[in-house]
Amino acid sequence: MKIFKRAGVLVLLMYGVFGPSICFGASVPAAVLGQEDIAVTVHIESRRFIPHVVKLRVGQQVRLILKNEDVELHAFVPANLLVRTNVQVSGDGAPQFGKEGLRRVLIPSGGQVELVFTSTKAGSFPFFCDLPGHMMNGTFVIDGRTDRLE
Ligand SMILES: [Cu+2]
Repeated sequence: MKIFKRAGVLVLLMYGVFGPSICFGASVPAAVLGQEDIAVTVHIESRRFIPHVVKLRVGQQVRLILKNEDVELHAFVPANLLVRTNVQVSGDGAPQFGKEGLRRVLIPSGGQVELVFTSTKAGSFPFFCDLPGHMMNGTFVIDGRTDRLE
């Protein structure tokens, strides 16, 4: 019993000293993170976005990595989340822009697209693939609270 208590205290001490850095390193590798607040990877597999719910915060700069692991071409259509929003696009997809900004990105089979942007609006915003023959969608949930941002 005493040993367990000591072990517990030790774990707590270690968490206090190393906890935040361990957690940070495990969830978002620094090499992937760059200057962004957060990096999120969405996989496309079997005609699905995984995860299909992407949670972000207002004012948080995100690097959204879209990986098409399917055998067919897919599109990422952000609906109205990125209207009149500055989006930096890289990777091997084909972005299409309209008057309102980024309209959609085509992502070839095995391809990867990276979008860097800062969400300025809170709420739920659907995203989907608009290619014919299947339904594929997801939702951005943007938290309006900025209190936990540094
Ligand atoms: Cu698709």
